[in-house]
Amino acid sequence: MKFAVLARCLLLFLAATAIARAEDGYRLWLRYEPVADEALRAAYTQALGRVSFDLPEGMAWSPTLITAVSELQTGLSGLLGRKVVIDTVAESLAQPVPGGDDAYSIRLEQGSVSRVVIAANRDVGAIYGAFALLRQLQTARPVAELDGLAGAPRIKRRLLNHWDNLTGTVERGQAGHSLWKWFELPEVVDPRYVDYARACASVGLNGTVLNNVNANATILTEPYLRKVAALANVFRSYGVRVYLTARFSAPKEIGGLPTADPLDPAVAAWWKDKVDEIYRHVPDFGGFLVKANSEGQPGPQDYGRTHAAGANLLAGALAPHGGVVIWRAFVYSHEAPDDRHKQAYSEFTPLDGSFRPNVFVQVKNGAIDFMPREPFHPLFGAMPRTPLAPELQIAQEYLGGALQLAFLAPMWKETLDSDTFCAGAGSTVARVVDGSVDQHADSCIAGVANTGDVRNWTGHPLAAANWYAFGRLAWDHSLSSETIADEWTRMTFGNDATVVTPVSAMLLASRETVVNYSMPLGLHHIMAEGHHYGPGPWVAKSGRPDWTSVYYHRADERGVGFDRTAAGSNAVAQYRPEVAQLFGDPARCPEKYLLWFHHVPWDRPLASGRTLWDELALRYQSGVEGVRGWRQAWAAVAGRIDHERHAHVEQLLRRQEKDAAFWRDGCLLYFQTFAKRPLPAGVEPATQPLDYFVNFRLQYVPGDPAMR
Ligand code: GCW
Repeated sequence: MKFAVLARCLLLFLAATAIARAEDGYRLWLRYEPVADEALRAAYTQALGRVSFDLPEGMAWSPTLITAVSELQTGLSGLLGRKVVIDTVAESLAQPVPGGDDAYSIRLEQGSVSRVVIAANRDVGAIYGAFALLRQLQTARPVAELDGLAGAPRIKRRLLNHWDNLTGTVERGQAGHSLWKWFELPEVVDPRYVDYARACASVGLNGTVLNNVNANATILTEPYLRKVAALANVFRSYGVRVYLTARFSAPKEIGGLPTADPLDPAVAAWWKDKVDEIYRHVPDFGGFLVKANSEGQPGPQDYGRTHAAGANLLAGALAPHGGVVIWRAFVYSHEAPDDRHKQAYSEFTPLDGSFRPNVFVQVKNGAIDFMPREPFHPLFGAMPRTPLAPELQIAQEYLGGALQLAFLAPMWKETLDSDTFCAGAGSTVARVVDGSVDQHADSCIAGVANTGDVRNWTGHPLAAANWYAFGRLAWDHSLSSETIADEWTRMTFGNDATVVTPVSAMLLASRETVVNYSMPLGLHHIMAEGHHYGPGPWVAKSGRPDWTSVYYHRADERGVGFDRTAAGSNAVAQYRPEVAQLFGDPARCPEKYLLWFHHVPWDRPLASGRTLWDELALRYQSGVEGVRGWRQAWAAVAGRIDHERHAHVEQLLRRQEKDAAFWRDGCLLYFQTFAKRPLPAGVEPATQPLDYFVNFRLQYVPGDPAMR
């Protein structure tokens, strides 16, 4: 008897710990908890009597198809609580599925046993179809919606860029150390690599650049290529290809050559041999990502050559293997005194048409960096003969790292939906990038990853939504932020509407809230130096003027903001006239970009009827109040989601409110020294003097490149 009681207690304890462990965030959005709604579960069970893959004749049971089957089996067992028979249809695919290699379509067939058929042109499409089917069940969609459900990506290469160093640190990463355990590879292959690949594939990502753009040539040496191959071998069956960053000076550093001049035949021969060697290790290697002549990285300009000469050198070596070069446009020179906003455009537009066909130019969403709000980069729409790959940052370098909630889909949509007018109205950044404006056959999009080796992958439990959102938008940029937030919340916390509604609302409001408490009305680059966490509008001295804050906000007794009109740096002229006229006119410029493009008097009335100063102060205040509101909303869902994730987010939101108030107080006290006006009613006064904020030092901030 005693033993039975003890055994029961033990079982209960084990069950409790299993549940606790299960909700530590490791499973991300792939939790596959049983469908809670009984009637819906019964309907799914009836419809999914069997699942069949329908692929073209002759397509054998490849590792990728087997992976699709096993993912489906895992997911359906969890969701429906039973095993489902999975097979291939007897007759093979008669009609190709529209949309290419990655496309899928799903149909329902009624019969003595109903079945769901996933049709695809290739095995990788079967994976995407399997995850789409699972997503429908995870988000409690009606059975009828399965029939005719189809998907095809709008962009071909959908990549994560890891800024992971070989030392294990992650530049701008705050979710622990790198996922890649280089020292123990290739012999020790962490099972977590499989889970990484399945998370990527589940949202349609099909490539990963393993290492930092601030590159280390060692990755290209033979021992490291064997490690890279071990990772590629894991990712392959999920359709995820490996890419690497290439340090331009590698021929000197690891090749023993006296030069890395791109026009030197010995250098070209070295890269050709190196690339051949890489393909011997990784036959489906994707290509190189390169940061050159930027922030101290070596590049072709060290030899008086252009970016095109550099990119073409590598592209020539990769072309025979089908690889590509992704060459970053994030350049701004030490010597050029010009507005940093303008430099990439000035440098790259003359090169349009001179890149080899397998070169992408990778362009950040905004003209300067990855700050909470930037107008779209003027290069989009300005290089019609070159495929451009947008670079988005999933890691929140300027949005509170892994400690603050900032759901980034609305930010990325803002860029992707911006109209460049390059080929008339409707030439959005998204359409430039997916190749439809200029008829490019290949297309690419990249997101700087926010992953690390912490148990829940992204640090902040709600930051996983950004990894998810990036994948979903890379697949289909027409998806709305609302849809993505809703899907992710359901898959992560379940379908209880009393949770889904408030949590999605928090996600959707969060980016604008962060803008409000940190860089409202187009203010930018006013963060703390180096680690970029928290305010630093007072930063006036740095390695170079365009690393200071005063260079960007230009506050004086008259007003604040960077004049980028014809009277100032004239950066507006880099946009098409329709855009330039809008941004360039202080009366028409969207207020969200006002201080980005204009130096505005403190007493200028804005749309609200309030003066610039009052509006600015109230925006800061509303940012703080926004976070306060989430704390209440989050407290109200206690008990409806697991304690572990709830408590973690609760603590993070408390920290975020404190940080938001710190931004507000520091910035307003500082700008008040110029504006010389009192705070408007409703804005809480700071509890510390300006000196306190100016002298405050955060130390050892994770991700700070100083800790590389
Ligand atoms: O925003 C800056 C970051 C650097 C980064 C650089 C880049 C990888 O502060 O940490 O370096 O951008 O994008 O190259």
